[in-house]
Amino acid sequence: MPAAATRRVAAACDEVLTRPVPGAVREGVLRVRRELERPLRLAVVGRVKAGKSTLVNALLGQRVARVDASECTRAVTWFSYGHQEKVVVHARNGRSWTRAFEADGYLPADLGAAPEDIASVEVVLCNEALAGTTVIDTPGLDSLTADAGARTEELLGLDGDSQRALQAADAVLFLVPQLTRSDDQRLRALAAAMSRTAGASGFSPATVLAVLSRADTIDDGTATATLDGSGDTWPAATVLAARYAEQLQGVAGGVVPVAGLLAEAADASLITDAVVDDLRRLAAMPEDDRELLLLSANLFASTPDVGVPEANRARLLGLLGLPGLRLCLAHLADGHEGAEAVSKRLRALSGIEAVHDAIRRLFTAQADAIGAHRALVALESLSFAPGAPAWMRDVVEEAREDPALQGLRERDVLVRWTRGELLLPPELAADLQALAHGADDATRLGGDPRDPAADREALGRRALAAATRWLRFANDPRTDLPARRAAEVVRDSYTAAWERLAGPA
Ligand SMILES: Nc1nc2c(ncn2[C@@H]2O[C@H](COP(=O)(O)OP(=O)(O)OP(=O)(O)O)[C@@H](O)[C@H]2O)c(=O)[nH]1
Ligand SMILES: [Mg+2]
Repeated sequence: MPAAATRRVAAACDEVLTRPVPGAVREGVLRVRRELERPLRLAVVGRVKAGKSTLVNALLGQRVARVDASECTRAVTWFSYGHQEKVVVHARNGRSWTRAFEADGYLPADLGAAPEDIASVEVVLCNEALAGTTVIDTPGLDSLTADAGARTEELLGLDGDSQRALQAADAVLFLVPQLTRSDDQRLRALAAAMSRTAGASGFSPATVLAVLSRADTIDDGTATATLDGSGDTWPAATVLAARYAEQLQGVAGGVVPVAGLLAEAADASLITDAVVDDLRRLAAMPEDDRELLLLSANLFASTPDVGVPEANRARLLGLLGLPGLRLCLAHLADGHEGAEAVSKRLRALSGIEAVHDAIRRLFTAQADAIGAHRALVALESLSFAPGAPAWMRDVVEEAREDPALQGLRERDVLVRWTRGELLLPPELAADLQALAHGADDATRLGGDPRDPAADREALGRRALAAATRWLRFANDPRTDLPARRAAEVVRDSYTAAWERLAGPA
């Protein structure tokens, strides 16, 4: 399925471009055509200090986005892939200029203009994590009023620039506030606000992932985390994430808790041998003294006569935070492993792999469908622009019906099911999710990709069985019309898979 949908929409654009259309429409189509070639854009949004920039660094495996109070954190920042690394500041008045990275790799603290005059910052990095995805870090709004009922949108904490960045993105990580003790009413308000904001920018549950950031500050992970990183590191965060998932159904494709700070430390190679030495020295302290030290950030930073100098302790605190330190001292500093092994375990504890997984499953593996959908919607709206010829709408319609766009139709069914607009029996709901999220036949047909028994023949049988299930559902008199239409789309997918698998290899 690679890029088949994108190619089909590109062909539709090309067809329009070979015929006479008004200049403005032509320019629009050229823009849509160009946009088909660009990488997926993933925006990271959320309230001020939600941990957005830290998570961006963790995702990039590189400490580059600033987390301090410098003006840089007030600007929408685009991270994209390129061989010539650079920072370009774009001012609101149309001017732009380059700035150098800081010696430690961070973005410059001084961007050369007042924050309110800066429209965006463009950062090009030679970083494989950006190869197919452009990441957009956004500033958060800090006026979270106590009376959130008055303006529920404030719960999300997006300012005007961030809203505009959302409009330009294809997929979004919503860092949701920790409404730990809150009532369901507030959570529902959050879900409603997210739904409105995401909907206004053209997102569907298939392009939204909610992230419960700073999971280490919900519970400190010391109670149940296991040394090998298996088990649940953040049980309270997991319980909270499940509650969020319930409320955000139909708004987000999932809710993942993560301790971005720990992931950043692990993945941006910040755990050096010196850091591990310091951790070990702290771990070797008498337990009572150590617990006292870990009571507060102040105590940790300034208690006299501790075997680790104050400057090193300040560094540890910045690197891992107090909960992270507790976790490390409880679990990581007791062995004899070097920095690399400790990083690996810290990474497993952070929960970042679940974020990567969800991004891959929901967004990167679906980049073809996401890009084609975006382009088709834009092309369709151009076909209704003043002066656009009627045949243009036929070109769009033909593309929409093309088998190459079957993936888009599947996603549409999935979105309608997630929104509660379609009622499906559990078995069919599971079929649909596997089908729409799977990247190859084995996963699309609900099998385990590592299962050796899943040969062509077995997969073909699965496809046929599923096609039959959906046919039966479509023909059931209790199935209403929208569900029947949806069932036909899904049945077509299974039939096509069966024909392909039953045919010559
Ligand atoms: N304990 C803990 N602290 C975190 C975590 N992620 C971020 N922080 C801290 O929270 C503060 C804010 O983090 P940022 O990454 O700058 O948050 P942001 O959302 O980018 O903030 P703004 O851009 O200013 O809106 C920093 O002091 C981080 O060190 C986390 O997972 N755990
Ligand atoms: Mg930030």
